Amino acid sequence: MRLILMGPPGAGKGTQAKVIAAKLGVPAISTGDIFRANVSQQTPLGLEAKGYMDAGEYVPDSVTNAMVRDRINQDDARGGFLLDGYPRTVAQVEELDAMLADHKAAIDAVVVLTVDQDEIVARLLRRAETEGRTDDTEEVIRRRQDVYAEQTAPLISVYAGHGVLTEVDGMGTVDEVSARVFQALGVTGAAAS
Ligand code: B4P
Repeated sequence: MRLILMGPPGAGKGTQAKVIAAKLGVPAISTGDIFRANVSQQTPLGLEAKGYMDAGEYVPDSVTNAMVRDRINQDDARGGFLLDGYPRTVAQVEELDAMLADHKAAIDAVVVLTVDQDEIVARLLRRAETEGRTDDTEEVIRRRQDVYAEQTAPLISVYAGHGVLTEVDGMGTVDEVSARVFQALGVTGAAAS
């Protein structure tokens, strides 16, 4: 199965991606996690991405697209994958379509997690205390929400037009949200692919 997980910053994408990918037996590919790993290892990619991330801006499409192309060409992604936080712009949607065409593949479902604005801010401020991420300050959180609304929210109607979109209520406990996602995907029992 090839899935995309969307939602505003703090909606629970990274949290749910791990649970869903484990259940489906596919790799969870998080662009945010890959960028953060590069930042902590101080690679050239990390040095380029850090400034954008710390400001709450998106890393340029050219950089992000090349990184995802490389990742989904790896062997473990051949049978399917879950994309967490990609695509985030119209240009990334177009590039992903081209990557999928190369593999003669298609996206099976796009899951959008919906969460109240107040809950999002509360979650990210909680994470700021526990993880100390440099992009979880109140000012940067606000900028990330704006960037999401401007550049990523419009993708919801794009994928709705493709007939693959499913919106899932992201409020409640992690387990409650996971159960709703599995129900929306029609997934039951153990690992499937
Ligand atoms: P991401 O890493 O994707 O960060 P995010 O949008 O904040 O989502 P994340 O997955 O971390 O948070 P989650 O909602 O799971 O991106 C970071 C940056 O990388 C971007 O701003 C951008 O600069 C760059 N980037 C990434 N992808 C890019 C792309 N495609 N193009 C360009 N740039 C890109 O969780 C938030 C918190 O809520 C966590 O602490 C979690 O524990 C908690 N939580 C989750 N579910 C909960 C629940 N049900 N109840 C209570 N708390 C919950």
